[in-house]
Amino acid sequence: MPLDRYFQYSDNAEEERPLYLFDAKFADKVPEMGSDYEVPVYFQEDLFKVLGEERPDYRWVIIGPAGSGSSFHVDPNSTSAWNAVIKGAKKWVMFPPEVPPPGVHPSSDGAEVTSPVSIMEWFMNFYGACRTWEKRPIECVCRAGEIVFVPNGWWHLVINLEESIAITQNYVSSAIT
Ligand SMILES: O=C(O)CCC(=O)C(=O)O
Repeated sequence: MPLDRYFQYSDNAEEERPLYLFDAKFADKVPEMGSDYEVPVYFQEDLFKVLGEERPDYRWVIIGPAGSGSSFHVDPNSTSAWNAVIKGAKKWVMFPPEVPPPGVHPSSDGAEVTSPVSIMEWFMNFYGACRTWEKRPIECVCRAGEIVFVPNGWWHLVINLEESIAITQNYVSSAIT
């Protein structure tokens, strides 16, 4: 789908789970986009670089209308991540590794996650309960020019409060094991 067609769609998207665009090849397709930003100083150590061409996808441009987002998950391969908003606003909810979010049921090996059908349903049915927990989630709204750090192993959910564009990059650091 060409980008202008996607924006025609997303400008009018009203469904509960709008199509959310993740492009891992943005820097191959448009090299200027890949060289147009620098990895923030805090995130520059990246042990995954030893894999060279063999490293799994690690950076994405993410675009979606208000209401789109990512349901609860933990990033794979022991990676941490940073997520920089270029346009829009993203609400984040995060739980530490030892606190699976309410309503989210990881399999014993962690490979599969069963969760409510939509992000909206999670907010309606589970969000209220965990706000009074002793280990309540960390929450924030990240706006254009701001960056969120997602530590290795942390559960995270994102909902776009406005049409949003972000760059995210996953990396492996010796700082968190
Ligand atoms: O929707 C987002 O911006 C968050 C993306 C995310 O959590 C991820 O790439 O692991």
